[in-house]
Amino acid sequence: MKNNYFKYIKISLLSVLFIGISACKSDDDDFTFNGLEESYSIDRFKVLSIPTNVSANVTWSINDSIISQNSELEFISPTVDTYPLTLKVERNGNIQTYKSKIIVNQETGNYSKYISKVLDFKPAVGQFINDIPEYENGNNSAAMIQKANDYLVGGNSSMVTLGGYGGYVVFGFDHTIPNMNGRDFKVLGNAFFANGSTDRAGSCEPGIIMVAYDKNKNGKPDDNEWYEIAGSEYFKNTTTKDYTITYFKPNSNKVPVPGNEYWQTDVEYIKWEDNKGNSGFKTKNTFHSQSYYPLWLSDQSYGFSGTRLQDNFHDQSGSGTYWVGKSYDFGYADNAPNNDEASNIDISWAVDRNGKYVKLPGVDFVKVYTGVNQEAGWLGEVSTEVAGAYDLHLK
Ligand SMILES: [Ca+2]
Ligand SMILES: [Ca+2]
Ligand SMILES: [Ca+2]
Repeated sequence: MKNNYFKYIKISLLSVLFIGISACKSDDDDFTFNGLEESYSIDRFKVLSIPTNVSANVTWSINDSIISQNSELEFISPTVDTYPLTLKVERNGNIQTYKSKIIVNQETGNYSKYISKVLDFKPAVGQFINDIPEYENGNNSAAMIQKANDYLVGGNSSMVTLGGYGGYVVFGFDHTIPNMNGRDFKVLGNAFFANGSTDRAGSCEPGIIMVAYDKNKNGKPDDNEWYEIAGSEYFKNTTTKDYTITYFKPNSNKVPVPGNEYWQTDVEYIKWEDNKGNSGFKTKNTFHSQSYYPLWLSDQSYGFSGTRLQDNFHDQSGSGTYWVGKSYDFGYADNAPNNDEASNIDISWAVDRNGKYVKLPGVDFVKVYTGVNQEAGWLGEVSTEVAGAYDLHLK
């Protein structure tokens, strides 16, 4: 028999509520859709996926609000409730309507709104490296990740430093942070505005934020699940995409080369080079005498890639005594005080590798890396600090 109708297979008699019969049109496409279940259940702060495998025009609504026009609905709610769901599939001018409902349940146990796990931690070189968190003889990368975990998990978090450009930390939550209207999560740092500052400047060390939505629900951030949060600088021509930097391990037997300033212990301390033809040395200062290169890394060099922000510090004194870093408008970590709206992030700012906005139902993982490659005189390298993070929707 020629298949002019939508075929659907009843998995169970109660499983499908099918409204509307399509009129006969000449159509040779083979199209199979099983219809919706009578209802769906999901815990709050978890993503419910309802695939249709339909390539036709699909509209998902709750009451009169269209919530998605994707073939696969990915639904999340922070609220325990029952939502009436309507699916319309338009095909060759015919509209099939399916009704169902989504029951959002209270989770068993209690979610934490804070970081629940640190998955990775790899700082760049810097004056607080091996200090925050502290490196102890014999520690390997896993031990240092565990320390970062101890520092950052929960509501009583302390702080890790990411060092200079590229250094990063990756953490996750015990639920999906939903992408609701407005901003969704906060990243804590130690940024502050200088006393009397009228231009939101002080100690702002912007870190770039990446988010991952665990689409395949394997509990891990897979490579193709990461998106960059396009902060206020993302589309500007002062921002460098695909920036790569390499740091070279210092030779501990090298004779230090003091600089002209009293604090410059070694102005040829750690060699670095980037993929834009720049190179130089990171300076060792008198305030921090430990190794600035992570002692748990045995490699003779290591590096990072990503988006680089324009230098944001300048010497306000003109004589090198007073450096200030200006806050960027939105979308970065450690870029504004923790009680400032600019430390809150909207998941809707996420873009793909081509700079195109993506619609994520929520995020499960966050990565923060230092976004600036600058040394601010005696203050040392601009280094993002992360002191925790939390979901703004989970009360
Ligand atoms: Ca949002
Ligand atoms: Ca995954
Ligand atoms: Ca900082």
